[in-house]
Amino acid sequence: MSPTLTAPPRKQASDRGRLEPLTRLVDDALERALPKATLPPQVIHEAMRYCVFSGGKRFRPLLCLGGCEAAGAPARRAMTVAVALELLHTYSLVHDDLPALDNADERRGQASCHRKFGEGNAILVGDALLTMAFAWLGRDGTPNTLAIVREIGSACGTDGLIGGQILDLQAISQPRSSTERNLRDIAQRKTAALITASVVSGALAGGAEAEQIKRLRRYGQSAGLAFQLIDDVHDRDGLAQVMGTEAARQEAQRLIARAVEALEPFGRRAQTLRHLADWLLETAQRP
Ligand code: GRG
Repeated sequence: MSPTLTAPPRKQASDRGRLEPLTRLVDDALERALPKATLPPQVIHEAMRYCVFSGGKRFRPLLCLGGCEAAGAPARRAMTVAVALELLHTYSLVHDDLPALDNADERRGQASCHRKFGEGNAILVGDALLTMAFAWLGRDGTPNTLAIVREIGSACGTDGLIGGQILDLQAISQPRSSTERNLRDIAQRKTAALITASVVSGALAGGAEAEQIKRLRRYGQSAGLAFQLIDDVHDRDGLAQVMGTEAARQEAQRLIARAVEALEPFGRRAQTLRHLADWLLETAQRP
């Protein structure tokens, strides 16, 4: 008898590795959605592509596809929404980096949009991405489009991104107002609102019922605040500075556990959302 050939134990894919196939689908969809760089006026299209394809983790599109799967539908049903969310996220980063706001020379290890293409072009790149996102959401074919536009629109407005950015500007000009309470409010609007809208809009595209939306909203709110706490822990600023690094890290870990708890009734259908939570936990544990 020939010796039994046993396959070497398969190395367990990392949490990020498990998300690779969906990440590739998002990248392909973005590639198809964005105007070609050769399309006139070329500079804006080249700059939009420069910003969208510069190594982003695609966290919000993945949350959206995960929300859709949790509702029991195939991820591809929410792909239009996932694309729109990455365009919106990219717009917020391009504008946040501008000289009038963060004045950042670099983003993801390369020149920020305004450093590479000039300030006027960078303002227009942000405007173009924001506008394109809503035009994209208005395409035919996604269920519950109106509810999705409401959800995402409100996460981008004064209750969300813009409100958070305004409060952030105020906190910079009046450092004494940087209390834990204010910083939590900023984190909620600036970071957690769009993260929550990503999961909820994916679930809406997947035809989720009200009770499922409620649970997925809880997942998004917990994961969203954890995301900002972890970012502050790594940057040693914001909430980590006022709470202390270890307290902020522990709260992030508790919030991720609460996010995972909210997924309990979804069983295997929430696998992508669980992988995203695991990946977040992995980043929380990094020094
Ligand atoms: C609309 C001007 C304007 C601003 C809105 C969202 C926002 C306010 C500014 C973005 C900058 C910022 C520090 C946001 C906090 C959330 C955060 C840590 C964003 C980075 O998100 P990642 O890590 O980015 O998902 P990648 O590079 O992976 O896409």
